Amino acid sequence: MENRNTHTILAVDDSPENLDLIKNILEPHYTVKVAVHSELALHIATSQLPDLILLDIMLDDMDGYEICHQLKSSDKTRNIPVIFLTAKHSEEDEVHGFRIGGSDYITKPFSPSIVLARVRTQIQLKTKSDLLEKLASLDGLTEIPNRRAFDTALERQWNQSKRTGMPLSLLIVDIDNFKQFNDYFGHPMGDECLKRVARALQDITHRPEDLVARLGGEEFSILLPNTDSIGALLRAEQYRETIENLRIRHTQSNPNTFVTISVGVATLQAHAFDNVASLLKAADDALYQAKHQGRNRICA
Ligand code: GH3
Ligand code: MG
Ligand code: MG
Ligand code: MG
Repeated sequence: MENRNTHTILAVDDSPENLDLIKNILEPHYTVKVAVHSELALHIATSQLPDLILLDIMLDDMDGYEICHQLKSSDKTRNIPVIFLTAKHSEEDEVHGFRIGGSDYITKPFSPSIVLARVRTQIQLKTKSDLLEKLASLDGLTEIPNRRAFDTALERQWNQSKRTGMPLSLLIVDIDNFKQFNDYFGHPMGDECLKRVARALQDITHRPEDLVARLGGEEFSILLPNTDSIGALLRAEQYRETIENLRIRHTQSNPNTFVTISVGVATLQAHAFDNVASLLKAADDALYQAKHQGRNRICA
């Protein structure tokens, strides 16, 4: 069961009377925002990301289908369910509503209890799919984004970088001699070490567009959009220092050796690499160099 007012619903209708009616039905259960025209509707949808949109079709400016189409075309708003609430009765109208991504279709005049019931169903489905989406993109051990989330973000940032000509940097981070760590301290302590390293990498990553992910094993990647090769080297050095400064003991015998990382750095300068795989390979090759040169260092 959803808690009172924890979900936000955006109602869009060109009639203020209709909006009042909808508000009366939903406000005891949800936070309700309203918009009387399409521009405001799109603004609220993209800036506040409501959990559900109740959408009239016949509006003064843009029609509801077009609003729905725009919402479904953007990554940000694609997952917000849309329920059409409209006087358009025909079969074709309803089929069209579903075809462009609507989740439900209610015709006017409507029954308040049916609107509420159908809203509740969509909110429950949205809550479940949000949770699934989150779980599918997080690494189970460290609870940071996983390989799947990284691949998706890399593809998106790659395309954006190609379009804008802005540099995109990629760091691959690998814990040094981690097999030995496991051998000395055991696998459960190894897991704890992975969690601490993951958290530390994430804690010093402040820009919202940057992404730290666990690629697998003791390997992490850090995606730095709009960052050139000099910026990326500086960031890589920060990560390296931060992990060394955690002073996680690496061997049982020597209290002065600590867990360290090696970092491979690659930067996409407009059109220098022809595909995503070549950028990954460049970072991987650089990591190999860092290992080869003695570990606890950065190579580009
Ligand atoms: P290098 O400095 O060359 O990277 O050496 P390394 O020992 O870190 O690299 P290697 O690839 O030989 O070993 C990686 C180790 O990471 C072996 C594996 O048991 C351990 N490992 C991978 N995933 C996990 C995990 O989820 N938990 C724990 N505890 N250990 C893991
Ligand atoms: Mg209307
Ligand atoms: Mg390693
Ligand atoms: Mg490795």
